[in-house]
Amino acid sequence: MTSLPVDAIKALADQHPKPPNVVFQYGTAGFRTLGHALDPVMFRVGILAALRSKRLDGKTIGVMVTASHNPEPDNGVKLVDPRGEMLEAAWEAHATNLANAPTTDALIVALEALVQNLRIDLSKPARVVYARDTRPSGPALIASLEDGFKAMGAEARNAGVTTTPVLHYLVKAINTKGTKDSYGDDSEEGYLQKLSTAFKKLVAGKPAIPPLVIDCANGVGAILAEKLAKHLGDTIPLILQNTAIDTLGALNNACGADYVKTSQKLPPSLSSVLKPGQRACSLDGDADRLIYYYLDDRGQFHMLDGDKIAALVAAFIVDLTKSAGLDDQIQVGIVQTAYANGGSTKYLSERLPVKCVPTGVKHLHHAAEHYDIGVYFEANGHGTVLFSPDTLEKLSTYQPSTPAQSTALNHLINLTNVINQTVGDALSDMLLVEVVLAHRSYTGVEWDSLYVDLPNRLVKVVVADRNLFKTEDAERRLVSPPGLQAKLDELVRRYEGGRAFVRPSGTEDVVRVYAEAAVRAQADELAFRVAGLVYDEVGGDPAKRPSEFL
Ligand code: NG1
Ligand code: ZN
Repeated sequence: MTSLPVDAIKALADQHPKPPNVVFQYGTAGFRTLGHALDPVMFRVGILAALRSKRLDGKTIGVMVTASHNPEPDNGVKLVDPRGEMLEAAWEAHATNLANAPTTDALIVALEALVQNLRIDLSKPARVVYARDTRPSGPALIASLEDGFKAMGAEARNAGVTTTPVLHYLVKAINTKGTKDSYGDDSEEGYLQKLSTAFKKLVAGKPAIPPLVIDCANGVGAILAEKLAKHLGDTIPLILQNTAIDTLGALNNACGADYVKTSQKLPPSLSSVLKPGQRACSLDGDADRLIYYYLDDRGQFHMLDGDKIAALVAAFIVDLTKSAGLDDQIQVGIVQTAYANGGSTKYLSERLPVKCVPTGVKHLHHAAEHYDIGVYFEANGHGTVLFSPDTLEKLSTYQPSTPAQSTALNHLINLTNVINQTVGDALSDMLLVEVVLAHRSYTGVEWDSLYVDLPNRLVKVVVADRNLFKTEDAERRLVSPPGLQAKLDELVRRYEGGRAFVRPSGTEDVVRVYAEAAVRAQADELAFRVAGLVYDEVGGDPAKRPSEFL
């Protein structure tokens, strides 16, 4: 192919017309909206993925069809770059541009411009691998995506119904196959083998691990968790809950990581299952987020979120680098966002370098790459640990001088295999947490007591145009609308331990308000007062003013 296959594209594009009056945007989670609205977007994403592959010399590009923790009618699509990472930021704009081309002819013009501007060599091969979650709208959307691949003559591999992190793993495994950096066998089975083998080595010789309850959010995580349970055998008994992947409307409904984190409650479906003191965790709809929790002896709910996971894991890795005699050569660092609980930021920054970045995995991931070992987690439970290429090299060549050093070194090496370093991965993170709990002899109680969470509250404000809100300082301060930040500062000052910030969502048409304070009632009050200020600022309808408490 030396020029675009215009006729093939035209013929298929006409079957996926873009309706007028809708604007699509490739945001922090790719394109995401009601599933039935995405047909034209899928077709165009198929073409774009093929072009990205050609631009990168035929490397395999991933495409994941999912809307993660969103309700079932929503769906979405995102692209995965060759090393298993999120799509390069510059291409987000190309994706948005193609998705919004109003007609087939306009699409062709946009494609021609893209090929020319980016000097895409069309004679290169195009290779893609794609998958979807369990949403009912998935199969039709996959068919539109496949039309995009077909139009471009791409070599496309269907990975079927699987989790987002498995798709990221596959992309990296395919692109490193047969090289010295081989990431593992390029199959779901290869993924399960890699994680479970490393896990078994890490917990060998430790006391039996008590059963763990997993809320699978009635999503694709249920399928993978079941396969994982088979690989793990009796090393860790897994009790799978919320596995109704075929029940309409069940996905993420009153269950899953987002439900738990946002409502700060036990999913009602677990109330008759979970025993006091027993550990449980929730995955989200595509199994890249993980939240742990337990009920204490009085039946009170305790949440162990992404910040608690980061604290647990980072301290363990630091101890291992010390025991291995590598602490002067390997620096461990943390990356958080403004949503990290103030309690966690205080605890962690007294011990390790901590960086705060804007919301969105790509920001966390890139910042974590600057450390030798970078631990990044969003409070909502999305995160992973990155080992730099130098660190991996050090671990493989280091000569330990005592048996204790050798054991710690082996643990570190096994950790690099249990952790999915391409992206946050609920099942991989779950195994990681279980390793640390087993090594530390912790139950949820000891883990929870690492530090105390400040009471906090997240509120959504629906505004006419969220783009009026602009932030700085890793989203912790507003620069626009002018004057609003000063009002917020004035308000926050009146609350003990108060902190609040406002930012436009990257995935929903809302402005988010986060507040925390020393006591619960104050955190709630502060959140709703700030939400009220935001609402008044944009002249919202007084009848719909956010007003849970005021
Ligand atoms: P937005 O909608 O931009 O707040 C949400 C999450 C992010 C991230 C993305 C991608 C919160 C407050 N925000 O982004 O952390 O996970 O979705 O899914 O949790
Ligand atoms: Zn997700």
